[in-house]
Amino acid sequence: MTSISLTQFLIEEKRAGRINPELRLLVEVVARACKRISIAIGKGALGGVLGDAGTGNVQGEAQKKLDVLSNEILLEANAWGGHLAACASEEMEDPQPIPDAYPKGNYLLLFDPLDGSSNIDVNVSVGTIFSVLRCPDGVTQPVAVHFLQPGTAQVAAGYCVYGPSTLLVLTVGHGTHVFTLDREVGTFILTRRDVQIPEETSEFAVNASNQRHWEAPMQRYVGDLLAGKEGPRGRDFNMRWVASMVADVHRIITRGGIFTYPLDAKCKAKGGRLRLMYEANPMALIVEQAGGAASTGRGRLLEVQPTGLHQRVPVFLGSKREVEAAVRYHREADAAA
Ligand code: AFP
Repeated sequence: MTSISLTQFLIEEKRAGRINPELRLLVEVVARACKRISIAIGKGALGGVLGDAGTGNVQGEAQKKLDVLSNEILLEANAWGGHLAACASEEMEDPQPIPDAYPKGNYLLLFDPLDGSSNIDVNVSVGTIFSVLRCPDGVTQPVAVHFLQPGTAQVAAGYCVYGPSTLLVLTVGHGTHVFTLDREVGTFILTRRDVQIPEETSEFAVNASNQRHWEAPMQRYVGDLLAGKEGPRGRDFNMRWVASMVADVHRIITRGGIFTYPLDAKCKAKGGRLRLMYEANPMALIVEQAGGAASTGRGRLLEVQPTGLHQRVPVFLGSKREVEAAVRYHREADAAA
């Protein structure tokens, strides 16, 4: 069977009128940057890139050297192509405009350059998450407010998971597709077209150490999962938690499941743990395009109207029927209250 490269796939999407040349260039540039990040990560201790950078980011989190390096790789790769008006990143307080030395394009790129970075030093899969929005018409110097568009406005989203193999998972609004990096050639090859997440699952992902901090409906929901066959759900469930969203979501893309990071007493004041604009929204679009569902527990995640570039949100995403079940617990609790 002849293999289809990312470039060929994007040319076919362009010929089908599903993307324009500028968006095609954007995806190619981001994929090329992810290849460079994959190479840097793969060197591990030999590359002198492990450990802390000694700096902090806007989230108040200590930055790893690879957080900073990955951010720089993505900014540098996207500066000159003429496809972007500005970039926004988990690692930067404010958006970065495209330098005046280069032409500006019509898209806004948001990314978490290295998600799960607390896993790097223990050699567990990490990833890059990205989201693409249109720059509002007539805006030549975009600032944060121009990025505050709901997830439904995304024209593309994807992640690259740096695991035993490096995979790019991409949607341009017509299905979710998986590409595997052929390291010898340096090309992403289409290995799964039009992913369909199973609607049912018996596998859930949550950081169970937060259990005592959860809201009542979350306590009940997970309690019923743990009660298994003898409980209200009538079947046993399995649990996974990598603590790297990209790795947990990719497992769900591959075999189904539900990923949850609910409000808890620790993160409630911030609105949640995960960031809306460059973690939850791109993952929600990818999952919905693969036949899954994504919710805040009380509403469709992609319909959240952003109020801040780095705002956080509770996340329930994955197998459609299981997300609906989790949401039901929250709706019943809210109705009772
Ligand atoms: P880091 O990037 O700080 O490792 O956080 C990863 C993450 O944003 C997301 O990838 C995980 O799902 C989640 O946080 C893990 O959170 P806990 O460490 O609270 O389990």
